[in-house]
Amino acid sequence: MHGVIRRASLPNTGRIDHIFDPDSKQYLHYGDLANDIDDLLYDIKPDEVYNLGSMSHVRVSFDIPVYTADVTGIGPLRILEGLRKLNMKQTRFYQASSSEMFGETPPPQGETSSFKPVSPYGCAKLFGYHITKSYRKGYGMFAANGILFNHESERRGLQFVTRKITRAAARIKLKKQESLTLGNLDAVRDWGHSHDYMRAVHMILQHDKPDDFIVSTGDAYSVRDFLDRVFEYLNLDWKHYVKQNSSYTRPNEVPSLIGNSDKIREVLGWKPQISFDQLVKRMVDNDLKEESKCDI
Ligand code: G4F
Repeated sequence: MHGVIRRASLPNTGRIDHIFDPDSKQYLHYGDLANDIDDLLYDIKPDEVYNLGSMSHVRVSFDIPVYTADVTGIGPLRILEGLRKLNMKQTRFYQASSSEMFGETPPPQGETSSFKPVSPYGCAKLFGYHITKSYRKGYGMFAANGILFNHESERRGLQFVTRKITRAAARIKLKKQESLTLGNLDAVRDWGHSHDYMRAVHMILQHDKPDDFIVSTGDAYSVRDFLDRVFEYLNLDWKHYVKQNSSYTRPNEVPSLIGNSDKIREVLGWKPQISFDQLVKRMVDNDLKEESKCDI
């Protein structure tokens, strides 16, 4: 198994160190979707490529839209074009498409819903989605899209709202932090657990034909609901601690994302196994454990 990571001045493998074993044919290579990775494709000759790389923070995409378009939008094209030029059309390609592409389209959103992205990130992802379909149709490549709704876990980045909340709540419980500042609390998301969603991603590439699938739970909660569940679990009232600041709101907000994942359930037999309450509990328990280990 081969992975590609960006070179950074500080170590950036903390979230895979526990599974990475260089003695069991696992390899990490430096690369960047802002450039082509043809040499890596040529050397590795992979059976399957999973493109999970992107500038993935929606709020930040408004600050660096051109970079976002290059990495998140053109990045998948660089891989597809590399596979085509190297005549590796037998390699299966997975594109991590996003529910953010639906933007203003009202829920429930499914495979046949229209796309109305409102963020640079959503627009870039939509290019990646269509170029994947284009290479499938035009060159007969096994190129598939998973349109994943928000998926979270104990290893979620600290700037995304779920982890920002669970970490802050754990720190407030341990008296290491006094307040938490957020943006829009009314946004509704369909939050699932990454473990379930990565099972779906693998299933999509094992299917007998390349296709596009929505991956979602179908259950909807607002940011306010998420706060309720997290703080309730810790016997706290979030209203005593949470402040709001416009620096965390977006020029355009996506109000409500709720997926219809009937197709993947029927065609591939996938269904989520980790409930919203279990997701919240796992994230909070993990942050309590992590935050208990250090004083600051
Ligand atoms: O956690 P978020 O930043 O996730 P968002 O924007 O929905 O994007 C995530 O899901 C997409 C799938 O639809 C992925 F493609 C994407 O890469 C990413 O993983 O924000 C969720 C909601 C938003 O409506 C945001 O406005 O939470 C709201 N929010 C309120 N306060 C906040 C905050 N979001 C963040 N990040 N930080 C806040 O303080």
